[in-house]
Amino acid sequence: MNTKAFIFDLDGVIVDTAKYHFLAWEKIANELGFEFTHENNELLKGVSRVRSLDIILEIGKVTASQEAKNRWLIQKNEDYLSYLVDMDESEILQGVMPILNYLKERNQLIALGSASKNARPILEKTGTLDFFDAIVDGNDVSNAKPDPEVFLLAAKLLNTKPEDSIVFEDSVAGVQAANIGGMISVGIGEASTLHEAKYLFKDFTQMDKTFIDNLINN
Ligand code: B16
Ligand code: MG
Repeated sequence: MNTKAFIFDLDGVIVDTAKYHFLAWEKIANELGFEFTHENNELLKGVSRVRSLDIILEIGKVTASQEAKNRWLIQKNEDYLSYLVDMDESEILQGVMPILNYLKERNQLIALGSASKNARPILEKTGTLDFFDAIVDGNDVSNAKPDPEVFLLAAKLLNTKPEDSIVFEDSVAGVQAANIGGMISVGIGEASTLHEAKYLFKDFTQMDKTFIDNLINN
């Protein structure tokens, strides 16, 4: 039997938390007196919280002390968490559950590879925690995507070689991380941003069982 490792990113792949990250960062930008657009938000996908703040401050041309930065990081996360309080399985993106169930049916290994330090509570709230044979998140790695550390560690925990690992990602940095790590990258989103992905789907509703079967058998 062929067993592969299927590694899922979290934000933008399993759940649409990008909208909550956006609201929390927008609030800080507005307090600092500049606008934060949805286009700006694209730059933060898959990027760590600390790096995200630096990018936002660059956008607003704001220089700040480490103390101020630490304060904003705490404020951002508290605000972000407040949006997650009522989160449940209704926030799982369309098409994800059938693919997770099919992978289980085919006895494949499943891991999470996320930059988020809030990954576990999100999996718990959405009732998806038990699908994962390994979880690697922002608490476990020191190098952010596009460094492949998060995915390499997930493959290692599953005892699977990088070339037998498939990564589902919605961010440019995440697709690059999968490619650099020697894994098969599957972009979830738009071709305009994710053209470096080996395969691309607008969302999981466009992915059929034959695609998964081919990945398992090749
Ligand atoms: P947190 P992913 C990433 O998660 C998000 O895409 C990114 O926007 C966020 O800044 C990062 O997690 C850190 O999240 O503040 O919760 O630790 O897409 O890698 O699952
Ligand atoms: Mg993501």
